[in-house]
Amino acid sequence: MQKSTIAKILMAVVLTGWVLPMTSMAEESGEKKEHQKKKPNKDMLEKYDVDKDGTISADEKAAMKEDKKAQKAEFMKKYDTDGDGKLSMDEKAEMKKAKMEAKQAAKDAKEKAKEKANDMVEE
Ligand SMILES: [Ca+2]
Repeated sequence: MQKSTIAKILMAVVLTGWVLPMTSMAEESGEKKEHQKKKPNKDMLEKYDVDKDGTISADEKAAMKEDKKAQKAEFMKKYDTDGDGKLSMDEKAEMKKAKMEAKQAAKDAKEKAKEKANDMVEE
């Protein structure tokens, strides 16, 4: 009698152990899909969702476009050194160099953060 009770408990543990992660996984992926479909990017919302209703309205979208334009202007100001409104080969090369340097700097920062995290784990 006792053996069968233990067996039943074991069965229950195994079953719930299997079922629970599966259902929670299904819920999570469903949520994620819903999230991606409906809601714009979190950073975008933080920046452009002025009335904080969780969506980017037409007005907010227009502001976003203006911002992108300003960013492009800033970009041209930075790299269009002769001011002709186009990027020459030299200017493009400069841009590439700057981008690569920025990428490398970001990579270095990431590596450093990783090392720091590893150090903390070892301690
Ligand atoms: Ca130029």
